[in-house]
Formats: sequence, structure tokens, C-alpha cells
Amino acid sequence: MLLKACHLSLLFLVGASFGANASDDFMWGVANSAFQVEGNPGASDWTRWTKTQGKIHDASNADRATDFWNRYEEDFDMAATLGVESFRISVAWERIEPAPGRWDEDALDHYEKMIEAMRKRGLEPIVTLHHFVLPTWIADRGGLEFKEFPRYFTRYALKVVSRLSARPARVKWWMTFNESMGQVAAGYLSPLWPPGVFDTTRATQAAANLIRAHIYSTLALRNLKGGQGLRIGLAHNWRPFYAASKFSLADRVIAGQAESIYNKNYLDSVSTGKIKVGFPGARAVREKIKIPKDVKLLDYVGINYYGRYMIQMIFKSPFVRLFEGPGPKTDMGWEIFPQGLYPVLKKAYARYKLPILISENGIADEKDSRRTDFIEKHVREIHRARSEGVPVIGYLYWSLTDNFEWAEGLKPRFGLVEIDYKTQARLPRPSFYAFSKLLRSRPQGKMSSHNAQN
Ligand code: IFM
Repeated sequence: MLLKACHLSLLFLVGASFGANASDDFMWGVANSAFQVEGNPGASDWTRWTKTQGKIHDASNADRATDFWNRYEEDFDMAATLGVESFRISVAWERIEPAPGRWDEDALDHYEKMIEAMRKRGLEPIVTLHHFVLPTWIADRGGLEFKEFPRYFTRYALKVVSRLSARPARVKWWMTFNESMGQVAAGYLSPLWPPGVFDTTRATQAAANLIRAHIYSTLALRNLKGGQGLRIGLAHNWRPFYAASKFSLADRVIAGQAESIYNKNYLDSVSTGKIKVGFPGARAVREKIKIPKDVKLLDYVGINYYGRYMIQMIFKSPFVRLFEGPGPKTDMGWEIFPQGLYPVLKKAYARYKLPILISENGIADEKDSRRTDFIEKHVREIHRARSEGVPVIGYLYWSLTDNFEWAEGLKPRFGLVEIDYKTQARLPRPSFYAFSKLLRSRPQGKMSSHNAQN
């Protein structure tokens, strides 16, 4: 009964808010990333990391992953059956440029075919250029801290975008970077991800370079023929910080500071060209890159939303404690906190006045007992923000299938579709059908107006 009630309310939201009117402007989709699904990865920092003992919790690796490289048609068929109209992938820098300046045209051909296969099924491609993984040759020169990183990234971005934004692929929706601040925190403020150091000065340099790389590459992409027509954004993992105790001034102050460092300063920098970045204990980077008046650094903001952090001031080093809130947890141990999404959307729109794409939202839930409810509750928050004028332009579920979850390995199950890693069989979970039913209840024959090509 409860399930039926939930279903009806989501049906209402899907129909009433995101598709019932003629000017439908909402993209439903799913997202994945190259390293996590493709299999047989190129030479990268992550390939090496997965082969280093003790780095991956379940001792698995991404050597086979879901074999998306070969099975993408099967997955696009499933996405089409699901009823979504967009599919976010990433392209692997280490495949496309395995050595500096050496371009693997076969890899680009393969991505082109992949995108054509999407288009054949009515799926709008959204392509991320960098999703955590660095070619070994960049990693060995200093990775994100390498002085030339922004320049090399820009050259790579130009190569990929000129090829894939042209016919036949005609990709219009691009994301330069995925979760840069998350990547820096996991690699430079924790031992979990490469390079696995704790050094706030290096973290600051890495973050500044990622920001520069977004700015330089976007400026260059705008100069491509048709560059003004591209929709360029990035995905930021906006996890709001909540004071552990509302009654503690120290907790409230530290929550405000964390919010500035992690969310506000980052998005301010990538959207304006005025870089301001600095982790505690490090000398901050402040830099102003001149942006021509008519050039936009972001056409939209991608927000990956997975929950919040609780933050508390403590009186011994490192003086701050981050922890999960008290609500129910996903298999990752993350608190399920849909109510945090609405304030994030309101804040993001008030500050940046840009359309917002929910570029990821998902749950590790092996039993699939909470996924449908999780999606419903998050969509409800989006609906609330939209009904108050926040232009949320899409929702991408992470992920269509299970995949390689970085330091956690293959164990966490984020998929609407289960992967049997022994046989690579794809087995849709009940949440797949529930989500599909809702999506299919939309009026027929619609595609988002954002998808109209040239
Ligand atoms: O799997 C990741 C993805 O690569 C980036 N965003 C969060 C997901 C779940 O942890």
C-alpha cells in the first residue's frame, strides 16, 4: 500500500512537473564513467593503484569492470527500455592520448561509434572529459600538481571536443571535470586515492590546477567553430556541511568555513575566472584569469548529490571531525538525506543564476530495498525547488549498472541493473522497473528541448 502511494506521488511529480507541458525542458538520464565500467583500462594512475596491495578494500580491480567497452549497445538498449533520454559517459584520457601528443584515433573512433549507438536509441550524450583518472605519463610528471597540467588538459579537450562535437557524433553537452574537490580531498587529504598523501599545500596546488584547467580549456573550446553552441559545464559534488551541534558557535563557524572552501570558493572560481582556493594550513592561491566579456565559463552547473557531512570542532589535531548524520544509511555507510538537496539547489541558483543539472544521484543498495524510495524522495526535493523557480534541467541516476567503485572495489552496488561479474550478465533490479514505469508514464513523443541538435 505504502509502495503504491509512493508510486502514485512520484508519478504525479514526473508527469506534472517534468514533462506534461509543451515546453518540456527536463532530461532524465543515467551516468557512468570510463574507468568504472569499460574494462581493459589504459595505463593510468588508477590502473596502477588497483594493482597496489591494500589499496582496494575488496582486492578487486577494474580490469574487466562491466566490459562496457564491448557491451555498450546492450546497456544503451537497457537505458532506452528504462525510458531515459540521456546518457552521461566519460572518455578515458589514457586511451586517447597514451603518450604525450600521441593520439589514438582508434579510441576516438570507438567513442564516436558509442555515441552514434546512443543517438540511434534516442539517447542524448553527455560527455565528461576527466573523471578522476590520469594517464600514467601525467601522473609521473606530478599529476594534478604538474605545472603543465592545465595546458595538457586543454590540448586533450580540444582534440576530443573537435572530433566528437562534429558529425556524426555531434555531442553538445560536455563536462570538463567530475568532482574535482572530491578528487583532491580523497587523494591529497587521505590515503584512499592516488597519490594518497596528507598535505594541504599540495592539495591546494592540485585544486588550483584543476580550476585553471577548466578555465583554460573552456576558453579554448569556445573558440572552436561552433564552440559557442556547446553546453559546457562540470560536475561538483556539493555535500553541504552541517554543524554537529546547532548550539555550538565553533561548529557553526567551522561548517561555514568548510562550505566556503569546498563548495562556494570552488564554484565561484570556475564560474568567474577569479581563482580562490586554499585548504587550512596552506597558503591560499588567488589568481585572476582574464575572461572576455562575452565568454561564459559555465553554461550550467552539474551537481552530484549524495548527502551531507556533519562537522564538529574538536580540541586535538586535526581539530575537525567529519561524520555521517544520524539518518538511515546506504551500503556505503552514507546517510540518506534527501532533504539536503532542496537547500543546495536554492543556494546554487541564488548564487550562480545558472541552470542546474543533477549530474549524479544514487545509492549503493545491494538488496535494492531502498532505491526506489531514494529516487522518489530526491525527485520530490527537485520538484519543490523547480516549483519555486529553480531551473533544474535534468536528473541523472548513478548508475544504470553496478560498477567499480574506486577504493571500495566491486562490492558496492549502485546499479538499477545488477552485474553478475562472473558472466557479465545484466539483470535489471525491481527498482529498474519501478523507475521505468514512472518515466514511461510521461506524455509520449517528447524529447527535451535542450536536446534539439543544431
Ligand atoms: O562512483 C562515484 C562516481 O565516480 C563519482 N560520484 C560518486 C559516485 C558514487 O560514489
